[in-house]
Amino acid sequence: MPRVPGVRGRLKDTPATGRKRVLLAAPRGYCAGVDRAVVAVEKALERYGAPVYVRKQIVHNVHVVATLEKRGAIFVDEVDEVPTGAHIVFSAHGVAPSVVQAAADRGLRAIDATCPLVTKVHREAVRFARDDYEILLIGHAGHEEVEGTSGEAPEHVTLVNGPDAVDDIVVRDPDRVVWLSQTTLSVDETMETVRRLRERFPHLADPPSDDICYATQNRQVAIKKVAKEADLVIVVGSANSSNSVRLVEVARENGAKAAHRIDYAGEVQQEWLEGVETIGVTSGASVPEVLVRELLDELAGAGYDDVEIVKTAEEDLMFSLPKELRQTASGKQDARAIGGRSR
Ligand code: 0O3
Ligand code: SF4
Repeated sequence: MPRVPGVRGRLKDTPATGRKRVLLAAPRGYCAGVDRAVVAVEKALERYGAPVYVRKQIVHNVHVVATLEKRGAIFVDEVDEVPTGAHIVFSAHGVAPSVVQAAADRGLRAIDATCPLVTKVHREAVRFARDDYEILLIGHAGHEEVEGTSGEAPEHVTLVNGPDAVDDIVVRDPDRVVWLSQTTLSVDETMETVRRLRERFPHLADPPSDDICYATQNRQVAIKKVAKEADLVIVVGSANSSNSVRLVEVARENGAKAAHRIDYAGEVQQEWLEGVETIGVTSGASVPEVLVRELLDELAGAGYDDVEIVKTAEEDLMFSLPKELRQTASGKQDARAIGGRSR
């Protein structure tokens, strides 16, 4: 957002009854899958030159998408918008096999930036479908990840859009059902959905390991701790970012008196700060840290310059680049082929 040069922020210093402070949640921001996907687009641009096409938003963040667009990425909805022979990157949220096939049929050179933890859920769907299970996929209708996972075995998947949808689910054989989930849901709400599913289907099988990923879980644990002490929680993240929106809900459900989501620091409203002493801050898994720094700067300008980090987990997971990008032009392994720490 535009700022007046030399002025720290546009918010006024409002009187609070006690000490003004910020509790900054950690972990927050980029997860390993997002880091890998964004770096994949950057590397593809470096290696092949602009334009590089990306199917859907590489991650659900307006700033990331705008930044990559400036560097020559072109975001499209479907592969039929891409010229034959061009490079196309599949987003971190994953794609259905039909999309991979459509890209191949069109002669596109695909780079798959699907997060490996999303791919893990795809594999579970394939395996349970092969074993003739009906898969109750907990997730949000229309979300790209859900479309990709369902697309692995459409005739075996039934979408469960949260706890209130459970009563309407119809299954073929109640003794052969398994639940899987989107990776970016609220852990607590998903456990409630599973509890209700199990009430209806006592033989419901569990996924072999958590589908809600480490990053989603860690960010929710951290904001829960912050929310208990916060008059206001601000989550940096975009409106279509499932994990970011969940952080707002989790904050509200766990003690924050108010919680709001913003894309940019300039969206903070003066009235949110009236009488507020403690502001909790976090960011979704698709959010670059620069946006959090801008928010902290803005809050400092309004008197909230005492920042305490509330850390509930260490994260050092990192993923190697998509296989299509692992070799450099000279045939060497790229430095990220065997990883680098996630930012
Ligand atoms: O899935 P979600 O809407 O939260 O997506 P984001 O905001 O791009 O975050 C990254 C998560 C992801 C790629 C799938 O797990
Ligand atoms: Fe992967 Fe989890 Fe990040 Fe999604 S939120 S991209 S599943 S690490």
